[in-house]
Amino acid sequence: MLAAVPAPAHAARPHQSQDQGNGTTVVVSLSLSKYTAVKAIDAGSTVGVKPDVIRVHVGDSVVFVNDDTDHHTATSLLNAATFVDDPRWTDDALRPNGEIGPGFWSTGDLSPGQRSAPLIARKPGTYLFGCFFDYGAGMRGEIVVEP
Ligand SMILES: [Cu+2]
Repeated sequence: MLAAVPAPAHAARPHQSQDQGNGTTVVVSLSLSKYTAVKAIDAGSTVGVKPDVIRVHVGDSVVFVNDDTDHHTATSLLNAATFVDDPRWTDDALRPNGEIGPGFWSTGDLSPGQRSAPLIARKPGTYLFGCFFDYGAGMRGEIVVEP
């Protein structure tokens, strides 16, 4: 995509808040009952996330949709280049948090059928995530943010 040209700070943008991204939205489906094949990606093995490797650009948004009958989250793994055994999450994972980047982010607890708020990709990098409830079962994925 073309590089975004920032609007002047004083420009009125009545239908778009400052916090919204200006790129495309990528939808990721979460379902352990639909996506049962365990796959190997760079960071380790994954199941229940489609696509399991998400490629976006800075300014794009990612929306996670729970297409399952159980609760799920997509929650960032801090400072991890591979899927660590214990992501050391707290209950912060159960609340919508942050933006896609090196800091902590999470969709929060998504009920069956629920869509997350758009999570905006703010900084280039590779960011791993997993489900708070099903991390041990391998529900994990990777987001690659390009400039
Ligand atoms: Cu899950």
